[in-house]
Amino acid sequence: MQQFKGFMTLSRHIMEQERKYPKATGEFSSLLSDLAVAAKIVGRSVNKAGLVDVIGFTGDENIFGEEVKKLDILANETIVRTLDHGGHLCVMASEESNGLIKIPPEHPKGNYVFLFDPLDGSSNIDVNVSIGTIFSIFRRISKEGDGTLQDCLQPGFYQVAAGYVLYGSSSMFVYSTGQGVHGFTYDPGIGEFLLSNENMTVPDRGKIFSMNTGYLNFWPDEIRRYYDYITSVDPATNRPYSLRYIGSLVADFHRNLLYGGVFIYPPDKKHPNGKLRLMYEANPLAFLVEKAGGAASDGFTPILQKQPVDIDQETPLIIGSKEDVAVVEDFLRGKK
Ligand code: P6P
Repeated sequence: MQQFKGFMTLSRHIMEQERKYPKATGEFSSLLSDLAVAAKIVGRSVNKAGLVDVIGFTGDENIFGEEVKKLDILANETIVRTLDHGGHLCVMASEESNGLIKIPPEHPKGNYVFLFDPLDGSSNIDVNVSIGTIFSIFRRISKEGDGTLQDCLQPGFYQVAAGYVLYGSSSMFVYSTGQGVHGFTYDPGIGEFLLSNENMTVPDRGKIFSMNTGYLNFWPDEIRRYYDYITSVDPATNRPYSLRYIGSLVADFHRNLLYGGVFIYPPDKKHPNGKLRLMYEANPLAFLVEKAGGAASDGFTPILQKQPVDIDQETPLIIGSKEDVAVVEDFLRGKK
């Protein structure tokens, strides 16, 4: 009979992480716990989405009596409504909302800024491909009142926490407050995220590259030369790298975090500044990958050192195992 070793819930882990900071007020832990609740609610909606055509919806109402909305809008509203009254935030911004999301005047303002992509990859939901929520947390710069655009436009280096929720065959909550990267798997039986991957580290080098090769003819020559290189036989292993591309950033990133490898969304003729968002996607994943021993850049500048100028700005993204990222940078910089 296997000895029951107990389990570490996300809530307990957050509290134990907080105890490492003597001056912690508990405000930050309470924010992360509120976020875990939002993740459970969004996860339930994502899991039900596949039933839209099966269980039938009457007009705008489903059989659960809930208004039927596009999932990413539903996820956005769920996260905002769960976080906007806890008194921890002074402002939010979302890839799904235009401009800043103010904290309603009837709720107290807090010391943190919350930036997020509520449901990245949501176009994949119809084919049951994993999708995810990505989040980034900064401490406010302004002293009081409503948070400002300046509070949001901070370089990623100043994040105090970041993470994602992966809604897949099982839901996972992966986060870091700067002390390692930790993964929690959702157990619907008890409604808790349970610690399943403590201190996640990304291998220095992998065997997988992840990019949309359909854009081959849109890529700059440097990236095409990289593609020819990475698909040639590697003398060290006597085989080329394998291509894995899900088309859902959180799923592609999560695989590379576990197995190693590199995800590349370069500038191309359709996306001269890249496609992915600096504030809602690149910054949080770059924070995680660096805390896990990996690297992330736009090919020339580390993502976490980029000074944002626009809340919705895009960036090229090369992220994953540090040796694999360095090879892509060498090609982009003309060194290879
Ligand atoms: P493409 C999904 O739409 C997304 O924002 C990311 O999740 C994903 O990595 C990327 O776009 C896929 O873009 O141009 O390859 O379809």
